[in-house]
Amino acid sequence: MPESSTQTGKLRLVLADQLSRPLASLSDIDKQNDLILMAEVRTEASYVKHHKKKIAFLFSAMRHFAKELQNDGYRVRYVSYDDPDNAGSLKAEVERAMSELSFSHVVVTFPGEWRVLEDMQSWQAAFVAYNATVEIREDDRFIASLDEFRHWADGKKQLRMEYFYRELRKKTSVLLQDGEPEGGRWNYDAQNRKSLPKGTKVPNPTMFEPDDITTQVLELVGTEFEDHFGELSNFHYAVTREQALQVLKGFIQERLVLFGDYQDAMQQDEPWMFHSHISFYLNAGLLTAHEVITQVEHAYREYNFPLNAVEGFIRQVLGWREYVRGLYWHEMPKYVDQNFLNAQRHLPDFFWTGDTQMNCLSQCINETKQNAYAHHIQRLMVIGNFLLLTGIEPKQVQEWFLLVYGDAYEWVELPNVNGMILFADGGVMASKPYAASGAYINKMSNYCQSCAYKVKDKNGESACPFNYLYWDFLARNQDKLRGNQRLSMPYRTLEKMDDAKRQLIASDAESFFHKLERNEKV
Ligand code: FAD
Ligand code: DLZ
Ligand code: SF4
Repeated sequence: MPESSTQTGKLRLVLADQLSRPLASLSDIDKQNDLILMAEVRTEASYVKHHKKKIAFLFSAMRHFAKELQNDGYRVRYVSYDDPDNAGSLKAEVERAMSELSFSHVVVTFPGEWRVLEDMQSWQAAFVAYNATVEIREDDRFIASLDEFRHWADGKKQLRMEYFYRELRKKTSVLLQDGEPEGGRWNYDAQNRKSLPKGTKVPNPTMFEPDDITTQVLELVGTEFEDHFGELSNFHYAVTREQALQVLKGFIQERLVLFGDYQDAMQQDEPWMFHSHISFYLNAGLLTAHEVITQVEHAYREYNFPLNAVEGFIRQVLGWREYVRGLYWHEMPKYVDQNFLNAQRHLPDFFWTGDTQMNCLSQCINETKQNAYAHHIQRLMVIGNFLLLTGIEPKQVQEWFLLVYGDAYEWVELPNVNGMILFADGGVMASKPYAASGAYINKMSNYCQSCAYKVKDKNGESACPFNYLYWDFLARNQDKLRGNQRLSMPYRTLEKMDDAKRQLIASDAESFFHKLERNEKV
């Protein structure tokens, strides 16, 4: 993709997750003199071994975005991964453009990871030879600014999503009626916990055939990232804004109506359920949170969609998504090192292969390998629950979640891992650990029907490991968790157990951990 040189304009760097036309760093662009720089670089593509489909999605979406900009008359310097002159990192590519084309003013939008921000903040000093100005602009694609979150959070001991969400409902007037929450309640979560009735037909997700650009990218990823996690076959994701809008439309037309009812449900061989599948596109910038919320609220007002579905969905985007982003920047950099429960165990190998007899985990991990996607309850209550109960070291869990999902960037992955699943932040985010026995998974899915273990058995070889691991987790961590009001019921139950029962739990858990350590199949 050619470009012509300039001495006067600004160099505007656009990252892989900044594929939005209304982007702060593009807002005042001068078409004649400015140059947009986009680069597929080794450092970003391999600082963790991202899922092959995640890299393919991002590279293809970047190439399509660059092409659209060029078609609209913008000057774009696009550096492909296999360009022989590719300098290998964002910083080196910015420097190469400055040196080859004599730019001295670089404009970037605030990135989604602390690591990248720290790097960018060092550029101005590093580029002193070019008399450089590096301008880092706030990312205004979010509904809440980082200052708004800080203002809300400062002085609070616990930062609960629910209260931040209410603030944002008031700020945006979303689902409000005369200043009051639509239907009289802020939150309809209690209606969103149904399992899927037998025979319910789950619609196919919206899929796209790879075009020439995507096909080229798939070849490149297959060769260059062969040793990365995940399958590349059957790539069907949206790679342009237009396609992402079709995914959103498909969600509203075919899935939204049951999103609320089955939000927490899981089903054998049904990875997509009634979820929206828009996280790849929201996080990469192809869709904005604002337009997603507006369209879903419109469906409620114009077409009478059920309130539990609409509010449940809007809470994810306006509530959780905005909240975790605010929390990330508020708590970093200390957040990444937290390990409240002092979890030290090594991540089991089957997290890379999916090779386990525990059917729920096998399903969720294999679907993740195939799709770079798992829905929230799979991530939280199957995979996350297992990692919490077995005490896997947070850093290893963070790396896994950051690389296996196509929607993962540290701003959103880390609070979900350290705050939501591992309780590694000691309760900044969640009021109690999301720990559960096999009964929860059995209630919300049909996984247990095809499992080598028996969910009704509490102890012994055939017992569902979640059953004894749950009690062992509570017993192991009682110094830290016994005082938590929300855990007083299970702790009372644990205290009522006789010694023999406690012994059984401890010895079952111990032999399970031994198997994990010896890398035996569980
Ligand atoms: P839907 O269920 O249809 O929800 C709609 C949208 O709400 C999502 O697209 C997403 O943008 C937002 N949302 C929902 N829950 C959350 C949440 N907890 N945090 C932030 N946004 C949320 N989401 C990511 O986007 N990137 C991640 O790296 C990521 N890592 C996660 C790790 C763990 C351990 C857990 C428990 C959750 C994680 N999530 C992450 C949140 C959630 O699982 C995904 O956003 C969701 O599964 C994406 O699928 P969907 O678009 O079909 O979502
Ligand atoms: C995740 C990712 C990947 C795989 N590749 C690139 C890339 O080649 N170029 C780029 O600009 N960004 C990439 N990214 C995203 C970054 O690693 C980083 O997570 C975000 O840009 C932070 O905002
Ligand atoms: Fe998972 Fe236990 Fe059910 Fe097997 S029995 S699917 S391990 S919850």
